[in-house]
Amino acid sequence: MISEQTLEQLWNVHLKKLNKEKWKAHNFIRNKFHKLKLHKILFQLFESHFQACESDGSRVVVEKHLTRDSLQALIAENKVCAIHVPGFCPLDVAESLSKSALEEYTQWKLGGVVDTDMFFAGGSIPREVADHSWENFRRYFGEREDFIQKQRSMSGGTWPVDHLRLTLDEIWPFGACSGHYLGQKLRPAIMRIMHEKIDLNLSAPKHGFVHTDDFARLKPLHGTFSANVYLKIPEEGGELYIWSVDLRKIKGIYSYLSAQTLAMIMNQGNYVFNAEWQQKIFKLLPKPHIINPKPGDLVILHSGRPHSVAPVTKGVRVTNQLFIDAKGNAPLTIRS
Ligand SMILES: O=C(O)CCC(=O)C(=O)O
Ligand SMILES: [Fe+2]
Repeated sequence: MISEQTLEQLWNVHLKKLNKEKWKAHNFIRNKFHKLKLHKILFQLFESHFQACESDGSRVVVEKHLTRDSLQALIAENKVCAIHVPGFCPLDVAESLSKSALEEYTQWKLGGVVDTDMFFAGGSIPREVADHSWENFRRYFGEREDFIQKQRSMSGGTWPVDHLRLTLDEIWPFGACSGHYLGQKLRPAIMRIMHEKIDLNLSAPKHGFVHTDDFARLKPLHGTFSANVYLKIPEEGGELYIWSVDLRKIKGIYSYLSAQTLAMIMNQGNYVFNAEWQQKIFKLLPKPHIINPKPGDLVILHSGRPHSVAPVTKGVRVTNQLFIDAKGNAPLTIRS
């Protein structure tokens, strides 16, 4: 247990760090972008230069167990865009975890700028939310252990997120461990819920919002990968789309700038979802891979590649989601 006093000290160091480091500048630029509608200007400026993005031929690998070869192809070679491991977690565990998640859920707003069609549940708090309010920061770190213990006990001892971390540690040559911040362990995963009854001011296209969670110009051995363990699958909707696109492959100055613009607009961190742009982006992309996960499946994808989740039109979708950061020969780190 972290004491209240330690949590307060951490929050103060965190605030100083945010102020001192890029946060102020980042927020300033982001606000200016929003006020001056610079995204719009950039989009219009480069729109005529946007090229149809060709597929780089990267595949979705389906395998019984996660292997070093597929991880190597995903992380180090960018030859694979996603790994799908059916039946990664037993069905009774998936059932019990999703049941407990559904007992409690709240919608979150990413950074307070846009609504999202995903909800957090079962006491999980996304890092982006914790970063901006003392109350959430305090819960993120202060209730981290309780959250993990609860997931473990709901899983009969083997939480799929622990299983994934250990598997990655065993098969990845440089190992894997939990991420940390200010000397504190980060939370390893969140519980996400999507359902039909959402009240968004944006209407999602039928394939969902195409986005990236990492820079779309890929770099072998570096990047952020998103892992999802599917606990409950809706009756309709919730398919995962991923595009074999690497914007780094686009050459030429205008093409480079338009690729940069596209990369920025698709990045979830910039909060500029726009239904009209989404249609235009969709038209530029090659044919997507569509993954229909079943309960208990694991999918790990390169989050710098465009991806989307089709809106849920009937039923509920519950997942355990986490990010895996790769930085060259350092161990993979897990965070949420
Ligand atoms: O829920 C999913 O299938 C993927 C969601 C997503 O966008 C991600 O994990 O980065
Ligand atoms: Fe994503």
